Amino acid sequence: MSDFTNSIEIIRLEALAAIAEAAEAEGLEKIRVEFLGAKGRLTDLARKVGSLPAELKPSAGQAVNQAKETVAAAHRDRLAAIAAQKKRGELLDITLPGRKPHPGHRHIIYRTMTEICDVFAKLGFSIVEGPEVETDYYNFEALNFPADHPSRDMQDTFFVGDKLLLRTHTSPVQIRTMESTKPPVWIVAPGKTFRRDDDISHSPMFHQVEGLVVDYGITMADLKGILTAFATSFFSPDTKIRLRPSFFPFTEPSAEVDIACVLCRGQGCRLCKGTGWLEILGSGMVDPALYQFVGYDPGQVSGFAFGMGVERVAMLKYGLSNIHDLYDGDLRFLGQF
Ligand code: 2U9
Repeated sequence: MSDFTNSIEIIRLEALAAIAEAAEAEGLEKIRVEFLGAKGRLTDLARKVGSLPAELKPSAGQAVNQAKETVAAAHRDRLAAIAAQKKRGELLDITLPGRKPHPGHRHIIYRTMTEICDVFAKLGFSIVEGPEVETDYYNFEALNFPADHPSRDMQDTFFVGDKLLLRTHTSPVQIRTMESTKPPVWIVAPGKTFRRDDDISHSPMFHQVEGLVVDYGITMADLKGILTAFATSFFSPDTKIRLRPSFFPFTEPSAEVDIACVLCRGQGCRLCKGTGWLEILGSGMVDPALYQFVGYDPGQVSGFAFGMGVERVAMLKYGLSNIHDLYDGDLRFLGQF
C-alpha cells in the first residue's frame, strides 16, 4: 500500500469513528464538513490524485472515491438514526405530572374483623377458624337448638345437602374446639356466615366474631369485665356498656350488650332512636346442656360466650347506613377507609 492510500485509509477510519460517536445533528454536520466539505480532508486527498505519478492515479482515485462514499453513507445513516431517536423522545413529555399509583388495601370488613380479634388476642384469647359448610349437628344440634327452631327452616338457612348447610354462625368452631381440647378454653372465632336475609342492614353473607371462655370458676362478672374491656378498647376508653336480658338456645342466662351511643354519647339521637344506647353484641353464660355434647363436666367448669356481627360494628364505627355499600365494590366508597 502506498503512503497515499495509507492516508486515505487512516482518514476514512477517523471519519467513521467520529460519525459513530456523534450524538446530535449539529456535531454530525461539523464532521461532514471536516471530511467531505469543499475543503474537507477526503476532498483534499481527491484533489491531490491529479498530481500523483500516472501509474498510481487509477487505484488512488478509486480508493478516495470509495472512502468518500463509505463516509457519506455512514453520515446519512447516523443522521437518520439521530432524527428517529429525537422523534421517539418527543413522544415522551417529561414535563407532564406522573401518574398516581393506586395501591389496594384490605377491605374495611376484613380490617374491622382483624381489629376485633386483636383486642381479644391482647386479653389472652386464641383465634380459631373452621369450615363454612357445616353439618346440622355442629351448627344446630350440639348448640341446643330444638328440632322445630325457626332457623332450622329452609326459609332461614342455606342448605347444600342432606343435613349439610352454610353455617349460620361461627359457633360450630367453638363446639369443634371444645371437642378436641380440654378446658381452659379462651377463643375467638372470626369468619363468614350465611343467612337467608337481605335488606338495608342484612346481607345473605356476613361476618361474625364469636368468643367462648370455658374455665374453672367463670361467672357473669368475667363476661361483663371482658366485654367492657373490649368496648373501651375498640370504641373509645370512656365507652359505657349495659347488659339487657335476652334469650339464645345456647346460653342461659343470656344478655344483649349495648354501648352508649357513639354519636350522642347517651343523650338520645336519630342513630340510637332516642334511647341513648346501641346494641353491639349478644352474650350469655354457656348453657350447661352444651357440655354433654363435648364431654366437659358441668360440675367442674363454667363459661361465657358472645357473638357480634362485624358489618354491624363497622357500620356503627364508621357511620354507615346501608350494608350493601360494603359489598358493591365501588372503589370511591371503599377508598375512604
Ligand atoms: C358455643 C356456646 C355459645 C355465641 C353467642 C350470641 C350470643 C349472639 C349474634 C350477634 C349478632 C349473632 O351476628 S349476629 O346476628 N350472636 O347474640 N352469640 S352468645 O354463643 C355460643 C357460641 C358457641 C359453644
